[in-house]
Amino acid sequence: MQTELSGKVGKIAKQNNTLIIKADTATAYVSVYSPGIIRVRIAKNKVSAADSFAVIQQPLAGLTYQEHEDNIEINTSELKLRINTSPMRFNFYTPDGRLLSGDDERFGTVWQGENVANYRKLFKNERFIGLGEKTGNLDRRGSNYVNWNTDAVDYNAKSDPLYKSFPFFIGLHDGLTYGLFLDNTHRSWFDFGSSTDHEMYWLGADGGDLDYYFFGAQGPKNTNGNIAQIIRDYTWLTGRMEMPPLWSLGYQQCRWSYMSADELLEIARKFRKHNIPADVLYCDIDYMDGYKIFTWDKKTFPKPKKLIDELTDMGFRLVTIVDPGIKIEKGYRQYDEGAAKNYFATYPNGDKYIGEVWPGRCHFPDFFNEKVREWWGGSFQALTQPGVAGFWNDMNEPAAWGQHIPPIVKFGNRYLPEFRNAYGMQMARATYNGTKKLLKNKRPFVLTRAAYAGIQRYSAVWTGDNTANDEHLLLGCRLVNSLGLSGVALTGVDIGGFSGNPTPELMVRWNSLGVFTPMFRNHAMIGTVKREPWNWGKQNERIIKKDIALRYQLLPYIYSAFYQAHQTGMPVSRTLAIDYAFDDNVYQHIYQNQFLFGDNLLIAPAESNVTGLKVYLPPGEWYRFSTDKKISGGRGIKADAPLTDLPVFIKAGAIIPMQNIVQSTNEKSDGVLQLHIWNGKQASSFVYYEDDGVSYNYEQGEYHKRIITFDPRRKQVTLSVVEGNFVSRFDRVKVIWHGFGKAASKVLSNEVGEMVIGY
Ligand code: MIG
Repeated sequence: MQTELSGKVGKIAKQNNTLIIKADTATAYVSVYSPGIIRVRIAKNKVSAADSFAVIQQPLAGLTYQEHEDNIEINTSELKLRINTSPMRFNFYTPDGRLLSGDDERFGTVWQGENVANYRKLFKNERFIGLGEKTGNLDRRGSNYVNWNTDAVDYNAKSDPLYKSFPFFIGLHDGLTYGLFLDNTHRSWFDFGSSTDHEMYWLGADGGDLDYYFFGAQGPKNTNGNIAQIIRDYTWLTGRMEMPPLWSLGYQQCRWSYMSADELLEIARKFRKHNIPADVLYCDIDYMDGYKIFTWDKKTFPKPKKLIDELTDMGFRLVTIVDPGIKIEKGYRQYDEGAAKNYFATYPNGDKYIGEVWPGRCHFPDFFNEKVREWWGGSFQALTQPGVAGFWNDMNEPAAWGQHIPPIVKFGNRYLPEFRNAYGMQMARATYNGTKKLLKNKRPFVLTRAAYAGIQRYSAVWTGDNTANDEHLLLGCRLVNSLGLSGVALTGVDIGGFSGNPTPELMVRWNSLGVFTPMFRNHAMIGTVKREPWNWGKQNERIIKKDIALRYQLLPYIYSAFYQAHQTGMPVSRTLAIDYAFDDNVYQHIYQNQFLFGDNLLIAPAESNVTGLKVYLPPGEWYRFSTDKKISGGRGIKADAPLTDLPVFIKAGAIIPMQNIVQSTNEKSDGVLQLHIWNGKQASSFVYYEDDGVSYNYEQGEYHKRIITFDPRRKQVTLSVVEGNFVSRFDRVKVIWHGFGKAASKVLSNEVGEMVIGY
């Protein structure tokens, strides 16, 4: 096999907003997307005009560069890119000349056949975080990964790849942070120095170009690195989530499967009877007629509309599953239409590809084709008409029994290996666009298993088929936190574990962690023991119920956290590496699962069989949530962790808006917004956000937003003038003081103007 290094720079030219650099065996295309984001695309062949699935921005106009004797420079207010010309090597610096990251001087970008790899300089103290849904440690130094969306049945804490591909990571060294997104949907690989001593790290793909976006803005001074800035820039480039339906943030009860309308109704009634708050129930595959997508089983789900009306009366939303595989069966509408219009994947000779999945022999829609996406999207009428509110996209890696769809399978004129990693995302996109249209002004909820960078624009994700054990409970935290680093905020794991049966202790513990998981969904595999809260004995039910109730009390805080994700890309579950990037403790294996949930809550996941554990509290002061006991941070502490009390800590100065317990997001609260404040030495603030939770009216100014500030010097809490025209659900405000001695709580009427509350 011939190995080609990209060689020396020859001719350079500027075309539109791109600098084109011809080297011996490759051409580089360089463009600036924002002062902190530079794209480098190195191609051996003619570059294809195919749009990126991930990127939604265009390069800036007015590119300038300087040619020097042995290099070319591009300077922005945030970055300096120096391209050495002999040989061609790319190095990124801060404007004041500190090296952020660059090519390995010897190898740079290399082709071996169609494979392309980029060998990069590795700093002695460099760490790596990110890559989305990946197992292993928070710090990925010394590990290697492959992106190849896979139905990862029975995965464990080391398995790779899983279901999704986010070829985006963040590097940290010497107080500097940068991000790199390889926008390539072929099989790709990342090796963070796992077998190259401390010399270099490398990344690449089986085909396509070395097409990457470099993020280098360090953000405001005096911050601890700037991972928040990188996430902000990455989600600007690839898009941010819309406001999720409020109901999707409530408790979700799923199972493979609730087998009939009657069973679903019974489950719904039981939640209400037991006074356990819940918002969402699911239909897994068995609601369909012979697993045919967009159909209902006539015997077990004879009147879907009646079922959903009754669920609605009880305050529930229904989510149903869809798989991509369309059963080959004459007379089945989706088969007939898809076959007639050539909407399915084929072999090179035009024969339709056949794979077996739940319905038997199936064809697979070409979600890369806009017409197919529209057709697919329109088919959801069969579900939206009776009132389904959410759409669960499964098996979209795509999965067929045997897991080996041949590489000669084509979608349009491109072959699967080119963009397998984006298939699931395109299905989610079709689902989202179609259901958004059908639901008129209502927000659809889409949940997908397979995904690629940018998925947050269309869908929530969950981490597939985990297992009912403690290792998975901890792994789930890292997966969710890492997905957050990739711009995906609305994520969750199957609470309780999909396969196997949790012990009652594990179920209780995992549920308590679910309260602090962005999407709180209990789900289990067919044949496992029943998982609903009342199946674990009276005492455990009480704990589960109390924890789910806490989730509902926290919803004003959680919804505001999602507003932050919507505005800035900041995830809701945040590895401590975001705020404490250069604190070594954060990466220690005993602490690496910890995370902040929103701005102010620190969660220390505890396994089911421990009664206490070591917790790292970053510098500053903290309070235990359950007791208000003050604890100084900057050290590891021993925390009690009985099943009734997951170790959760509050940052001093925290402002946490809460509400009374409601049974679902449809139920009116008592009208009192509880503002919990924990005393601290420093001033702090919180952006409070509310809207109707279901429609897009917030895009037209129908929201209610105010900045709440706590000022210990003036001894007061201030609520700024309300922005937006939505009338808050809360007509009263009550400040609840923690750690203030005897400060009294008063209920005030919730004014639209500024409110100042002293203590
Ligand atoms: O072949 O629809 O990950 O959540 O319950 C298994 C049945 C198909 C896999 C999903 C799981 C779901 C199950 N599905």
